[in-house]
Amino acid sequence: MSYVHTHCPPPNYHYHYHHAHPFQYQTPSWHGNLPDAQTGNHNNWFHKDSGYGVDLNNNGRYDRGQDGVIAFDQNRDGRISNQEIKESNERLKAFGGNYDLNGDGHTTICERSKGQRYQREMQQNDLDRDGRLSSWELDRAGGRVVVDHNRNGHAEPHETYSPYHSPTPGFGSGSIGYVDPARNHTQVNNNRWGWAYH
Ligand SMILES: [Ca+2]
Ligand SMILES: [Ca+2]
Ligand SMILES: [Ca+2]
Ligand SMILES: [Ca+2]
Repeated sequence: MSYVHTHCPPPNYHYHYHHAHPFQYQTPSWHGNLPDAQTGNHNNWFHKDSGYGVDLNNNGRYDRGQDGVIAFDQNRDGRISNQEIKESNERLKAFGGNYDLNGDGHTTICERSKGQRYQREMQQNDLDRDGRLSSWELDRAGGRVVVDHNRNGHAEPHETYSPYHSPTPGFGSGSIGYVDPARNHTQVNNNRWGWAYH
């Protein structure tokens, strides 16, 4: 029995085989914020389940299962409740100077006073005082990224991510660069794979 070469390896085959290795790098992308996104199932005059969305798929509206929601685990029980999603929406809006907490287009005296309190509290989470919450500032404040994969209007534990390891547009993963409520956008760092030859 004889062995016959049917394919010739390219001239640099061994060179690549021994010296190529994959490496990961990050590319940034920017996404509009979607305050008052209808993240939950209640949406009437008396009760609104609104969250602070991030338009990961960049189509201008909140899409369950595709876009993210920024929320703080206020009571630090490891879960994000709908109440925490709602309050985080109010807090992030107030941090950016918007005191219309229920999003009805009017700011009452009561909303202004509560909004100013929220704003002061959120400014304490902005440790480098640049007006944005970066991944490390979000993480220290109990901030999480929720993607409602099963689209049921609730944030289950497997749908709740650290700002350091969160879903990115499509099927990728990455981290939150920063959330900027005043300028109404979020930067996401997307993990990419490349090949290095040397
Ligand atoms: Ca969207
Ligand atoms: Ca909680
Ligand atoms: Ca900051
Ligand atoms: Ca869900």
